[in-house]
Amino acid sequence: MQNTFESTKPEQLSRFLGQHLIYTYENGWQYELYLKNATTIDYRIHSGMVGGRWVRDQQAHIVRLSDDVCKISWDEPTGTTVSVAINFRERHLHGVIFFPQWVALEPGKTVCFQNEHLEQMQRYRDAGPTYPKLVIDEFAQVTFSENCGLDDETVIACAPAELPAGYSTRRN
Ligand code: FER
Repeated sequence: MQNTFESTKPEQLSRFLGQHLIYTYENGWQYELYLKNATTIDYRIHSGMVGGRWVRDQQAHIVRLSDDVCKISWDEPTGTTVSVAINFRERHLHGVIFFPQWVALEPGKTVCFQNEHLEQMQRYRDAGPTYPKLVIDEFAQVTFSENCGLDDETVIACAPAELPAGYSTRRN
């Protein structure tokens, strides 16, 4: 039976789920991602065009490409869509972010704890303009990684600015 959401069986994702990463794109934008479970991610954006933005419980499509590589894709309430392929062994990734034109023009409108503004984000999305999209195509180096297990609500639990000094620059 074809499942239109889960294209990889959960048991094939066990190596990836629970992973918590901090990484910096080659354009300098720093992101933090937690693979909360087989269909959910939490994240924080430390710097870049929408630095300060953070999101919990974003539904995502997570698939296994090899023992060390997965791909995560999702569609935000803002209309921004993202696909990130992560190589855990080589600790690097490639992300493509497709920003609607309204985010490119006024990125600050998306800088918030999105969960508290879901309907506002959808209103902005529907008001547009959507086109032309701003496509960001970048590699990133993973600077910090750990496994936090599944469904840990403490991993991404505050705004980037509320974190202790040095949190995002830790390396391992
Ligand atoms: C990423 C690239 C983009 C990422 C999140 C985004 C957590 C989200 C961007 C946005 O919603 O503005 O690698 O990982």
